[in-house]
Amino acid sequence: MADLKSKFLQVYSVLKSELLEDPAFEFTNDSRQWVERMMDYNVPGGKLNRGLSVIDSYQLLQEGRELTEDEIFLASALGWCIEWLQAFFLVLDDIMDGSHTRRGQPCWFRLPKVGMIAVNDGVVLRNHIPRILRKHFREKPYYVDLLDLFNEVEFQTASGQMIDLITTIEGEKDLSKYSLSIHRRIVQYKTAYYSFYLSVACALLMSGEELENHIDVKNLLIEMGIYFQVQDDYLDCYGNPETIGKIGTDIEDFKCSWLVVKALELSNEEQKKILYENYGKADPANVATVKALYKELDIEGVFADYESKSYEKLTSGIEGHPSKAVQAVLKSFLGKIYKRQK
Ligand code: DMA
Ligand code: MG
Ligand code: MG
Ligand code: MG
Repeated sequence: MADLKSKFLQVYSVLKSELLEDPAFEFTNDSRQWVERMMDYNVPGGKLNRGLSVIDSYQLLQEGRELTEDEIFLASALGWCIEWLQAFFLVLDDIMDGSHTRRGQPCWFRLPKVGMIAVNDGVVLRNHIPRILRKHFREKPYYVDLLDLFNEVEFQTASGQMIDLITTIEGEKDLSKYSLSIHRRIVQYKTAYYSFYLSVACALLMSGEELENHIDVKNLLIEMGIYFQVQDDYLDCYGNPETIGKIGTDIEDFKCSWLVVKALELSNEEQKKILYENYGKADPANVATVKALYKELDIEGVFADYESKSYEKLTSGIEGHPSKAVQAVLKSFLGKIYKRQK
């Protein structure tokens, strides 16, 4: 595994060099340095789970056959395309959410020399993806499907981000509008497709499969993605910033987080009033009051219960799948995220 990760990281260097020598743009030293620094700052610093999962999944789909160097390179390149997509979304997400840190360092837009240049940097990162795909996959029979897949998933994610943001405006007017069904819709679109479905879909395409034949796998991965974002909402409040590499802003930002939805469900009239008066305010005193109410309602316990129930449900769903190879792919995913602390 350590070996695979170091191979994966080597592929990053290859892709980066290719992008920095892109003949479609006459780089000056300054512009080349900017792009290099911007990529290094935003692309490779995460857990790399999404990217590594493409190699993992592809390997499992080959049922034990050893992969060639070429296959490892291609699966890695697709994995990096997902990491690039994630970098693009996170650079912009941090601006929109007013976040301060990401992956244990200041958000890119917080750097004094960067600021709103980060908006265009996000667009540049997004544009790197089709360039990587063209360079390495143009001759593959599944090239069109790959482009189509990335386009679809990007659209779904951007739409999820949109409903995340516009729901917040509605919540500011009337917090009682937040519900589990609205939350589910937001997280399915903003997180599940790109974080879970995309890796496996890339591995399936590389294996010569048609995605239409794997709707059941897609549905299971989306359920897993929803569970993953509930964990993200939980960690926003209860995670250790040192471990998760970011400081939560959901309470201050009035987000339709799983935690506030559950709190609304469990509150009596008096407790609801406390939420209405304190949720969505930047003042640490208001945030502390919200957290105290979560404690009173034992939201942590409610989450622990949700977590174990989700695990059971997902596991039995996976075990119902006819293919052992697919089961192995899905179980490997679930094992990586169950009870995660970061
Ligand atoms: C982010 O949701 C979703 C995408 C597509 C980046 P979020 O704002 O809860 O993410 P984070 O907690 O990492 O800022
Ligand atoms: Mg955010
Ligand atoms: Mg966000
Ligand atoms: Mg979050």
